[in-house]
Amino acid sequence: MTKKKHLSKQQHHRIAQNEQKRLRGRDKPASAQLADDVLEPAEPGLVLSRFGQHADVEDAQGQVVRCNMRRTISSVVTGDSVIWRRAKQSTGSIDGVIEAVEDRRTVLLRPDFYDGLKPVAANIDLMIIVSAILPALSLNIIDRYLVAAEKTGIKPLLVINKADLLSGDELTQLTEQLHLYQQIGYDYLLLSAKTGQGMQELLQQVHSGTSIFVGQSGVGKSSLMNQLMPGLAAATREVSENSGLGQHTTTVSRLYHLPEGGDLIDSPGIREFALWHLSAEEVTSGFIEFAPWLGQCKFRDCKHISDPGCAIQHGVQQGEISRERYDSYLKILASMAQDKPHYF
Ligand SMILES: Nc1nc2c(ncn2[C@@H]2O[C@H](COP(=O)(O)OP(=O)(O)OP(=O)(O)O)[C@@H](O)[C@H]2O)c(=O)[nH]1
Ligand SMILES: [Mg+2]
Ligand SMILES: [Zn+2]
Repeated sequence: MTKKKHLSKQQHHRIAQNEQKRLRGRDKPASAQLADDVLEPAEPGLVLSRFGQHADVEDAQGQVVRCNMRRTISSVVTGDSVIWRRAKQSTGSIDGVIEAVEDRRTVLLRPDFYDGLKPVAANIDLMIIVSAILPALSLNIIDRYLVAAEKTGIKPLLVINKADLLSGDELTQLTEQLHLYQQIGYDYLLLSAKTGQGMQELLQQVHSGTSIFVGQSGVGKSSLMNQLMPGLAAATREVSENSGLGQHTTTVSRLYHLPEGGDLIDSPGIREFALWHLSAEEVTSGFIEFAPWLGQCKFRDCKHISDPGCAIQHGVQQGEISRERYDSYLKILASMAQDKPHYF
């Protein structure tokens, strides 16, 4: 006997709302969609992965069911809590339908050049920003992710993977740079998925809540995943095989339950993390160490670039704000207008 969780009033309401939309004809049943009479009553589920028109949904017993979704649902992503209905009889490939998506606690968004603003994953507590000396270490990309983390309210954690490849000098320089981040309140971990260095510290950070690995392709997100979950064998690939081609080894985000507790999402790498969807002010507030200086510039509409009487620039000159971070801020501002598609 399997025990089914009861749906809340709100969940019933949401299903009813979607049902109404459907009856109004906005959701014409497609041949691929399952009719009402072949479906079991609604139950809650967790989206492990989303690909094309399908999603893998985990039920309350931990069983994974491939579902399609009602057309009234605008988006379903990894980490979403959903209300879905199981097919009474397996149809082979699709065994359920997602009826509604619960409100998201947090959502990681990414502006895509072709598709506009796209949710990547939902209900995330910790954003693990992974970097590595190979393919290349970019503090600017780290800063972009930090801005995104501040904007979405997801706690960030900086991870430098492939520590085994660092020479003594590189390690010294990197530690100095990371110290700057620590000073403004960002924790970091130095790891190696190859040697296992730092994995216990990483485990401590992820054993509760939902964490996501983000970062460029080839930095070792899936390799870290495999280290944390022996037996998982997520696909990984040599950097040299895909470098420069814009190819990613991991192609869809996927959520895994850690044996120690906590959920971890592996996501596909991206080359440039654009911030087209944010205003200049939002980027500014994403640099948290600027906060004490904001509002103190001579001009209210100060752009903090080369404006006279700029408090932020003053902070940099005083050594209170790191010049590296300020330069990175200017670089982000300059890049925001570049290549920006018209719909942002
Ligand atoms: N030396 C060294 N190599 C590593 C380490 N971690 C990962 N690698 C290698 O880096 C390459 C890329 O690793 P992946 O785990 O596929 O990278 P990814 O971030 O998941 O890449 P995408 O899925 O494309 O986003 C593989 O050849 C790994 O073996 C490490 O700590 N040290
Ligand atoms: Mg990967
Ligand atoms: Zn200013």
